[in-house]
Amino acid sequence: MIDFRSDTVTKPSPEMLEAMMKAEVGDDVLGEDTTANLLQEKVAALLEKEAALFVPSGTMANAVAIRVWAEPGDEVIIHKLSHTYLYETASAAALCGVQFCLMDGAGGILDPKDVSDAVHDPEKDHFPRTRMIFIENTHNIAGGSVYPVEVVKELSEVAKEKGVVLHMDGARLFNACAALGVKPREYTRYVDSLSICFSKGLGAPVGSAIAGSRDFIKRAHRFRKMFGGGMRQIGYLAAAALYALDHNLQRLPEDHTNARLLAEAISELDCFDVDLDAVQTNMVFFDVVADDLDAASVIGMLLEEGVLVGSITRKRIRAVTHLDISRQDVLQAIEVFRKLFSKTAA
Ligand code: TLP
Repeated sequence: MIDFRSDTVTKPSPEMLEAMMKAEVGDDVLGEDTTANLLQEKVAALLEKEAALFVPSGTMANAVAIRVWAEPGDEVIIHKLSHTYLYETASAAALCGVQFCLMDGAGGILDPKDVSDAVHDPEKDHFPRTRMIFIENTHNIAGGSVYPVEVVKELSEVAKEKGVVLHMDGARLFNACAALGVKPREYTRYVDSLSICFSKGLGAPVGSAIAGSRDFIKRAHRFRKMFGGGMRQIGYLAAAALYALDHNLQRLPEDHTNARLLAEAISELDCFDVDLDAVQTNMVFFDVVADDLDAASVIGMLLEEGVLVGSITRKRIRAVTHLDISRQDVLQAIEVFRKLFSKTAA
């Protein structure tokens, strides 16, 4: 099977497993897991933030960050296609009690002017208090699009001027950095807090981290416990994340080249439409334009030939490249696409 459903499907390599087996561990709720502590220091240094905290998932990272910054009844400005809005089981509402102010923006990118206009006047009691601007980089449902650094800078200026904070869901921040050829600092200097994921492009089996000021992390620590994310001998997981940072960061551009190769091949088939400009990192979104096909039928046909992709809507499909997909796999998948679809009428 060539599995393009997500970059979350990777399995730990024998070398990663060996690093996990050798990890020194302790009770992390007591702060005694030396490997987790090392990971947190390393992440803080890499992101050039004061402190970082390991959390079990990207979903928890986002919920904890929102809960730290906002109180029930507050408002969070967010893109209407963000992962946190669409796919996190309304944790912001259920666990944090906040309301989202949903905004548009081409490519998943918020417009700083629109955001500025959307921040409520805190003196007016009819309105919720706006506490947070929440961005996602890369933007998943917009196609893995890269946030322009300049826009993040402008959003940070809006945040400062209005007295709110800027948070980045950086589940795929390193893909954005690889695409632009910049260090994380180019982004992180503008945000008050952020998350990263080890279990996506980096290929670790579990885990995310949030980062920010020492005070932010101290407060996050409390909410991580409240949300059930205080774990014990997590050094085994932290060791996988450390291994991923040391070995799998540098190779992300390979995934981007593979995604482009796949996107270009799919774009040549009449029954699909691909916005090649939107293919900026490791994701390929394509629309089924043939009347006699839809996402489900295409997925079924590909599956029969050993190629797995995921549906986004009735007519939209996503394919994601990652560590466990080689150039050879992509070439093989392209052959399958051509065999199945090159003769289908558009
Ligand atoms: N994304 C997953 C699915 O949930 C859709 C995927 O396959 O892409 N932020 C972003 C931008 C994400 O894409 C995801 C996961 C998360 C947060 C949540 O991470 P986890 O799954 O660790 O809770």
